[in-house]
Amino acid sequence: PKAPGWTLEGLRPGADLDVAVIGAGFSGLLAAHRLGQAGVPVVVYEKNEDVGGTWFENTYPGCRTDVASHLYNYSFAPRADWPDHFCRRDTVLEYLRDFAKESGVADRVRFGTEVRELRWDERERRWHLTLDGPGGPRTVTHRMVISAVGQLNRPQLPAVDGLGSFTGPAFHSAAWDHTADLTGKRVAVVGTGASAYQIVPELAGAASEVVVFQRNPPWLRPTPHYHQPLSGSTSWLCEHLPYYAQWYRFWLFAPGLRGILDGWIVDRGHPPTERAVSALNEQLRASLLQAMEAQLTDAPELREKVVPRYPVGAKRVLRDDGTWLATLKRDDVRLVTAPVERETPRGLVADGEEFEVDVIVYATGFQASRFLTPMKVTGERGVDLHTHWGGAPRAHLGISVPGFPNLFCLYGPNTNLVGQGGSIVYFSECATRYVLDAIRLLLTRDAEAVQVREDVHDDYNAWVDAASADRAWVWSKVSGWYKDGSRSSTNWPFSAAEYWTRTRRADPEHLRLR
Ligand code: N01
Repeated sequence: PKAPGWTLEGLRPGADLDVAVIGAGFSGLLAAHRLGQAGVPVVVYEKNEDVGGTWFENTYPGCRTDVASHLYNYSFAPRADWPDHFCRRDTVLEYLRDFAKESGVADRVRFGTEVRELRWDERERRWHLTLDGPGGPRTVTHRMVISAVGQLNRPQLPAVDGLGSFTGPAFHSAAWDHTADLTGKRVAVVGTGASAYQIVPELAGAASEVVVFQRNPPWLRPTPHYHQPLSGSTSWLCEHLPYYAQWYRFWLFAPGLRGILDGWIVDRGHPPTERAVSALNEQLRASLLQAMEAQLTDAPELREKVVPRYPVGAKRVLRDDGTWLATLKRDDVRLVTAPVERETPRGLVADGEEFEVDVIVYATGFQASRFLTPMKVTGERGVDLHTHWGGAPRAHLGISVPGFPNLFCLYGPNTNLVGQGGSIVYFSECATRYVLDAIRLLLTRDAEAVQVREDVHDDYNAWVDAASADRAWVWSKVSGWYKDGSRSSTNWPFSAAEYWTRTRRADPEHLRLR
């Protein structure tokens, strides 16, 4: 998606329009940049002291993307010389810092400022924001608000008894305690998701013992170059051969454009049992199983523990270059296949057994389905957004909720891309383009407030829910952040291309402009 192609001055000179963006991660920086290009006054409120969002906060050892480097940047600000096939955390953060500085967006960010509350004022047709930042709490008003707070930002500690009773260091993976020296220590890592599978191999060998607590093992997808540097020739070609970088990006992205979702879909018409997966899903399972088994011929006991018993795609599939299973085979790594039940002063209890350790790392994920929490958001007629959602967040295109005018979400409900080429950066670009187009309509129609029509929102969500019901992550019994109860409010159940098409233009027929 390209720059807006219009300016505030060109459409409605002197219009009383200003926008607050919440969060200075990938989505927030992008929105602020696009608004700046359109000449719309914008302020970004960021709770941290730096840009980067999740890439600022996650500092755990081994942190890197699982999306190819060349896709993990803005399409209009590509970088040719990525050092790795899959960028490390510091590289991503450096990219975002450079972008914020070079685009001038950094000057628009109020750091160390958290938005606590949003309240719509119907008389003024403006949002009142309660901020907590330097100098204490204060209230400001803005015509519009764009929430760019991410889906995977607020850490989730497990609901176990005795939490906080451990006498040693215990912390969440996204709030790594760098004062804790893990060398030679017995370390517990709870979880086997995308965070844990990067952390555990880094700790193994340095710690005297790593005890890994697994509830549901992940499916692994062969990616031999996962930890390898990007070859010099690829970088050179991207930098010097005209259009090569675009072709390279397209090639990485091609699965997303083709919409290869079928492998994750459960056959329509089959009774929903764990066996009724589609033929493609079964093929995929067989190939991933084969790749895992090839690594486990010398460890039959481990095989029983690590081969998932749920359909591929029901949980996030992790990249595999052999590191994870090789780590689990080590003598100084112990895999416990029972949920943690309790924290004690000495360690953790699982399946009735107490495991004594010196340090606990909770790699237990994020409050993904609780969009916009812990902010309190009050829309038209005093309606509270979270009460309105009733635990099932929905938005039109993940962006707009009826009853909440001039409020837009980026990486909102049902916009997480699963198992295709592409990345959330691409989704944010599409959603931002849509938001800018809705603002254009507001300006050209001399309106002050815009929101999606309720019937359009409801029809859209019925379409999303119907498709989601056929996806492995909703249909399977396995739990995880892809699902919340019986539905998914996180994942996009269609192709990446479908989202591009739907967000290309804001349809005036879909909106209430007044
Ligand atoms: O969190 P998760 P994450 N006892 O929710 C387990 C992105 N990301 O931080 O599977 C024992 O996936 C829980 O078990 P179960 C990426 O989108 C990307 O790892 O629910 N275990 C699970 O194993 C990713 O998907 C990258 O049964 C307990 C784990 O904790 C998302 O962030 C890197 C438990 C939580 O896994 C989240 O990943 C990092 C208990 N009582 C993150 N309670 C890359 O790009 C929970 N668990 C590589």
